[in-house]
Amino acid sequence: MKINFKVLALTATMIFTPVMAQADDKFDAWVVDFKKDAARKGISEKTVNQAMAGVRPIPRIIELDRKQPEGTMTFAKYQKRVINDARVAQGRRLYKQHRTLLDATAKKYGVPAQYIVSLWGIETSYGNNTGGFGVVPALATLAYDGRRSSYFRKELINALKIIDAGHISHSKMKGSWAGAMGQNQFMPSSFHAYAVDGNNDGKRNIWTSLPDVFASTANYLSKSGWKEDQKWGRRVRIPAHFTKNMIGLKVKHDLKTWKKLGVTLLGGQDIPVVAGMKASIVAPDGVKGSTYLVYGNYRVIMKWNKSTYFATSVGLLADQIAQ
Ligand SMILES: [Ca+2]
Repeated sequence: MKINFKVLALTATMIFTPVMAQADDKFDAWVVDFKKDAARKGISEKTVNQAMAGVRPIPRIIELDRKQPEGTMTFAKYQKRVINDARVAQGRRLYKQHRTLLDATAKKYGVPAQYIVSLWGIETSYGNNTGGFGVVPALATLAYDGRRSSYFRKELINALKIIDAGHISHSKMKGSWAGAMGQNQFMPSSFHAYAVDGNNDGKRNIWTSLPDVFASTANYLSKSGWKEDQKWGRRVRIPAHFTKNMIGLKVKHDLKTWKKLGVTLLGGQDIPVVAGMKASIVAPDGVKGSTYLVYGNYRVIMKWNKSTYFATSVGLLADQIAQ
């Protein structure tokens, strides 16, 4: 059957135009109200007008927001995807290449360099995949959309404050569809709380300045309670009799107790015991999967991203980069 596309297109236009026009009016009204709010919060008229000019809701972002990608994948599969050989090799190479800067940053903030590199690798493949969305239109889309409006509206205000302060222009402020920005994927609120001007040029540039990216990551971990002399945790073997209620971040014991309970290194050797240090057992794929003894720094990584898959991978990749 031959379909007359012209007629179809015309019919579609006739059906959808009034609805779209209505949606446009509604969005325009939202922008007017938002601009007033932004002005009340001290953002200059020039910044607001320039950044919001031509901004329209992006349907693709709503589509992505409705999808829930996590939850079905096992940790074993996630780990293979996130920590592949290429990523480890590149992490080691970049650590060597930026050694002076990374070591100086590590020393200043008390966060070993391999964790800075690991987060960089996992968040954006070392700056190669920072997300191609304009942060302002992305956040405006999500702030206008009903699902988490108030959160994203605040983030949009925070994003405009960053532009207003001159750290980046609105056209260069790129990020993920959800507004996570630059090489370490800070949300605008995290930028205000943790971003640092590592190269002292007066700008906190987490998009293209590595001194700023590294310092900002290290500062985030440091301010979140990182303990320089401790690892994140380690892979361990748990006895077969361990039940579900001995596992998870809510169950904390000191290392001596875990040792007594039969937790060992993978080869069966004793776990190192440091007096007063508390730890939990994490089993992302259940007791039959790989199990990890995790310390306070693991909880710090979870402040960055509240996912055991994420935190365990950051720790494991950091270990491999440091090897
Ligand atoms: Ca800077």
